[in-house]
Amino acid sequence: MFWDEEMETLPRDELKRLQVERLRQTLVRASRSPFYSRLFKRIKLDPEKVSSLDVLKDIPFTTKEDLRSNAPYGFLAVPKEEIIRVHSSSGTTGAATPILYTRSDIDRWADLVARCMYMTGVRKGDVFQNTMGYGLFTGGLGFHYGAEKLGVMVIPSGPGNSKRQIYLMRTFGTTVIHILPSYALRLLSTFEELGLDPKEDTQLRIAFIGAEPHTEEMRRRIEEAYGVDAYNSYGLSEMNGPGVAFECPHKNGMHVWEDSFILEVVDPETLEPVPEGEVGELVFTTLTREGMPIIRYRSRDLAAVYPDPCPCGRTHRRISRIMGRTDDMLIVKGVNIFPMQIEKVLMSIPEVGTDYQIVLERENYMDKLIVRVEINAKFFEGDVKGLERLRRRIIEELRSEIVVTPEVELLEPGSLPKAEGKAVRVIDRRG
Ligand code: DLL
Repeated sequence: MFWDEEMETLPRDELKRLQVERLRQTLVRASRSPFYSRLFKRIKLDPEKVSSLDVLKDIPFTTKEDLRSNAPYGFLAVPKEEIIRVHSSSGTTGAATPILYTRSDIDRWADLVARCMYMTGVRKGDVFQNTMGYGLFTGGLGFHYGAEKLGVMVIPSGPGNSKRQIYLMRTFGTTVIHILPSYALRLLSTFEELGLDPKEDTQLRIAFIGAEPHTEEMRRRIEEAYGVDAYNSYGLSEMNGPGVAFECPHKNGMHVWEDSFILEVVDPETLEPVPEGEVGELVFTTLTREGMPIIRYRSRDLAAVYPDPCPCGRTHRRISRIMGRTDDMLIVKGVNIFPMQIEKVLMSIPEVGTDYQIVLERENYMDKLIVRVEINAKFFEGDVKGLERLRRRIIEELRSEIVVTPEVELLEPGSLPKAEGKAVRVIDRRG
């Protein structure tokens, strides 16, 4: 049941002691990087003297902007020849920032990913198909190394080419798949086109879905369509990539591996800690990274910590699914809306297909919210009145969730543009 039983079930007080020790080592290492050596001098921090986690509150946050303006080597804390790999963030907002890994960083990262996979029941003998992008994006190689460490057979299919994905799945008897949730839904139309049912015609039993926001409703759809257990997987390049937080079989939040990361949750406005259980911005500190330690990184991701112990026996605290990002909140006619609220409504309507898009425009100084929704093929046959009823129902359900009344356009399956990587859900043309 456990990949690393001692570490996964370490009593909280011991976990805390380990964190203090590792934080001290991390700060000592970080002080060898140009960025943190300047910062620690300025705030007069002597890393060798650190003996409690309280020191964190005296250290300023590190932001994406810091990483960007000190790229590529301003955060490097070891001689450059120790670095064996570079990845970068997918740069949903602004330019990508490079992350540098030593051999030990890669090993530890692989071990964390193996821990996550093992936790959900993946074992030697499983066949693992990795449809995430290989390359600078961490989703491909991050899981690849983790899966190899666990000892399963890996099919490094990478993204796209849906017919080939299904061919590989059926030829090799894939049992475990790593896939973007948006792509998991989209792939269903290729199954349909081929006259196949993923439940009957594949041996899939586990799916790892992550790297982009998605709702419980989306997970349920994926589980039902594929006949799998789908586990939410969270990570960010700045903290290695995948393997930061992951669901156990209880699927009641994602365990954050606190032997490797310190998690703080802060109010994005005041930057003060929020009470446990309340939603705030996740802030992470690396605890084992050598190449590029990062202290108090503001992730921009919003989630809550669940403080109660998990029946699985792991002592590492859990976080809720990601509710949104501080920078993806939409303000429409003065109302705050998160795209996930819209997804939740759409995915709970059976007639709604696999893809949607949110478009914002401004007309006569007024905001206009347009929700473009693909509808399942069978609802497109003939009945115009039925479609209009459906459209009105979607407007009504959205209005009661987000308060604003949107325009809704119903589209045929496959008509929205498809992203190669993470889904692009929002198009803001308000200028
Ligand atoms: O997306 C790492 C990853 C790869 C995670 C594969 C899981 C699976 P970045 O490209 O740096 O790294 O993007 C990180 O993606 O700050 C979140 O906003 C978002 N994100 C990642 N996982 C989830 C998730 C990878 N499970 C950014 N739910 C993060 C919601 C997620 N958002």
